[in-house]
Amino acid sequence: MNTLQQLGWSANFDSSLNDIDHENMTIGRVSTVNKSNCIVIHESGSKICELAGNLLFGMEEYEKPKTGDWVLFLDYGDLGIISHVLPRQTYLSRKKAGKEVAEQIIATNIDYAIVVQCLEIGLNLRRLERTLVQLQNCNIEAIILINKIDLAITTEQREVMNFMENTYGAIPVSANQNINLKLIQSKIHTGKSYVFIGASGVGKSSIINALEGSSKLKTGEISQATNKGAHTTTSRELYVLNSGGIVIDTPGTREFGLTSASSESGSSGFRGIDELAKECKFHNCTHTNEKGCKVLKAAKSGDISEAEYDNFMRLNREMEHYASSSKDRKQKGKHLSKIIKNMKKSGYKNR
Ligand SMILES: Nc1nc2c(ncn2[C@@H]2O[C@H](COP(=O)(O)OP(=O)(O)O)[C@@H](O)[C@H]2O)c(=O)[nH]1
Ligand SMILES: [Mg+2]
Ligand SMILES: [Zn+2]
Repeated sequence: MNTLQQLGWSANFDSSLNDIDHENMTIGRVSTVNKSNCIVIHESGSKICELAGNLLFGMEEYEKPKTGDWVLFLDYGDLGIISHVLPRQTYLSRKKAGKEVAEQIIATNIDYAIVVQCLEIGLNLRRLERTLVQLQNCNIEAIILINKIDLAITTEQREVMNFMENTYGAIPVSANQNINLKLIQSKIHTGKSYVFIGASGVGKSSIINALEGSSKLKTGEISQATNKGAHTTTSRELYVLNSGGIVIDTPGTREFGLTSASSESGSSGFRGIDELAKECKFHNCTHTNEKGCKVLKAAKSGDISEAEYDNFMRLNREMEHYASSSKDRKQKGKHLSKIIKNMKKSGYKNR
């Protein structure tokens, strides 16, 4: 049994209850979303819940309950009926694959994303940067793990690993050999929510099992136990660790299609470039052809690699494109074409 605080409730959510007559309702947090129902965890256990008809037919897809959402439900014993989804503090999303300009929500009310790559499948700096940019867009902090360091490593991989450690604070770990698990544990706090992301097979579930300190806690068994035979269409699942902290396991999330930059902090997710950009002459520098641009200067001198600069520009273009497609295509299009024009002028290949 968990208190609401242990499930991640914070004072921020209190105010969202003010306008709702919730006397006879139970507060819970969505663990798994199935085709026709959700598994909701609450203070005295878990419950299969269905959506009230007005929500089912009156809500947009993105408004419907997602893993991590706080909901209010009426308890009918075997079944609960969800009447409200409380406003989200944060949510992790990505642009849906393909040409469609639509956002897919992966999990909600998240404090940290634990981004996992591994030696076996191969480290990929570009993919990491892409993920960090999207996390920045979503205002979610990142903890980066490099798993399976018990395996042999090539010189090239070691270089990438060092870069990830030095620039992004990546932590080398091994779920199998119990390397640095204590360090991960020390970053996971009671009442905070952590979503695990990374390609299928990198060891997300193994790390969660290892953190739980129990190999019998296979994720498959948990989902069978809580689903009680319900048909699972997604394996995203929220658990409360014995040691405190809420984790969300996800199936493989390989690439993050970027949505619009919402970040007002002026940071992009590229830590090296962000530091340089603070020193640019113009505060709205596009880092393409401006005089006094420290980013361009570093790219030209080799202080940042051409690959990193190219990736930074490519991801910016992608976000511009998303913004222009989803909002005001005409207005934003001008800005985008200006950036592209400037890039061409400055001699950078438009890849
Ligand atoms: N050598 C090694 N293998 C691991 C490690 N962690 C996980 N694995 C293996 O990698 C495979 C995929 O792990 P899994 O946790 O299912 O990955 P997920 O898809 O990200 O959840 C399994 O066969 C694990 O036994 C590790 O630290 N070292
Ligand atoms: Mg898994
Ligand atoms: Zn600049």
